[in-house]
Amino acid sequence: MDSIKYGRRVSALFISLVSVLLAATQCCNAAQYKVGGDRGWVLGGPNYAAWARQHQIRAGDTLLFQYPPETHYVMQVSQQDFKACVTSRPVLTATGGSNVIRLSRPGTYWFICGVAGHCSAGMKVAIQATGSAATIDELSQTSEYINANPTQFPEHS
Ligand SMILES: [Cu+2]
Repeated sequence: MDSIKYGRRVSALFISLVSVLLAATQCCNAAQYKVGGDRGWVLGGPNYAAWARQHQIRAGDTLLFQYPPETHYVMQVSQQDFKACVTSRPVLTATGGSNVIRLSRPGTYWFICGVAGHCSAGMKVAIQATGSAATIDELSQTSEYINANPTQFPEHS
């Protein structure tokens, strides 16, 4: 009788352990957001600020930038360079027409197109990633992604 009770206690412990693990998995499932929606990363495209406001983006999520590779590309810059559309000192540059960029940590990420005149014409988006930092485990599964960290701010030149 005692051994049966013990067995039940062990399985109850096991079940609660599994539920905790499941909850942890569900809580941190990373989502992917295609920047600009269906139209993607284009000149004269959607209002990227409005697009960003429509999404609750969290640390660990990924952004998909899609664009004609001969026409545009992606730069992560500081807030200062975002405001002034400065393309000379990017934090990160991604080219090739399709980039998946992981927002590794909570914070603000500033992206612009690096082609002259495109940022000031509206190809710029600020992304606020909320939540806690993605675990090392999550990041290590994603070597095919570009892992970005929030841009340091303030920056003085
Ligand atoms: Cu462009």
